[in-house]
Amino acid sequence: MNFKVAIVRIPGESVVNGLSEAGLGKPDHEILLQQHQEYCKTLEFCGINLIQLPPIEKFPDSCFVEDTAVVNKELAVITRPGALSRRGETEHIAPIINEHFNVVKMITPPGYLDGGDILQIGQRYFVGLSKRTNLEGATQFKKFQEEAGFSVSMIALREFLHLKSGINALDSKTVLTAGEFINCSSFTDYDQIIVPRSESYAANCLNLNGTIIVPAGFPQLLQKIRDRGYVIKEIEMSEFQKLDGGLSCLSIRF
Ligand code: CIR
Repeated sequence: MNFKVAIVRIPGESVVNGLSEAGLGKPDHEILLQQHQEYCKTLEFCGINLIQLPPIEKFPDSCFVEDTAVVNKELAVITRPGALSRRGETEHIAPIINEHFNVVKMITPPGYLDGGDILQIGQRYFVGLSKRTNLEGATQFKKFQEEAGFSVSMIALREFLHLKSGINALDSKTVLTAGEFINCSSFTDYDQIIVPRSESYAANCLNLNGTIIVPAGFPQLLQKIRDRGYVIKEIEMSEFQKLDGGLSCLSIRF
């Protein structure tokens, strides 16, 4: 998990009308922008160079760039977001991805897939089948990655919006698991840190070049991660939580 570059997109004013199932009310635009700036500073603090893209008012959820492209050393995959209101976002990410990657594949109809449903741990990929990622999209993704030497497993979701809403890797051996992923048979190869039910939002942590970024306000999980000896940085994510957005979804890292 060594990243040199991250793509982020500044949220537009329309972000307050983004998709949401959280039931936590509308975000405050000013506070959300401050939180986004703090997120960007944290990436830089972790040694990552930022490519900051401008807001797109037409797409309220377009700051959640992770859903539009999945990248690794071998290739980039431009996705086809599952939510109709987000589908056009990929046209705006494709030129940037094409600039930075030699091999670029695309998810095509009738497939659809959100980057939030893709978890990479080393040479393995896990793909969530969700409201946002169908079997056809996942199968296209699997083929691209298997050709590039990765292994790919699919997992059907029952509860979470995205796979990474409930499971994330802290390193190549350790995962955070919440809700339906606690003791899930797909992840028995990993040491699991169980996220308390009341803190399940915080399952979406990020390892940025050795520092674990944790959303602020989840003390039990924070302590569990701290007890394992990880270097931690907490950042405020309250306004993104209102839009079901976690730490990983605000950037594409490579
Ligand atoms: C959506 O529902 O699409 C956005 N409001 C949140 C997307 C979060 N993306 C992610 O976790 N990868």
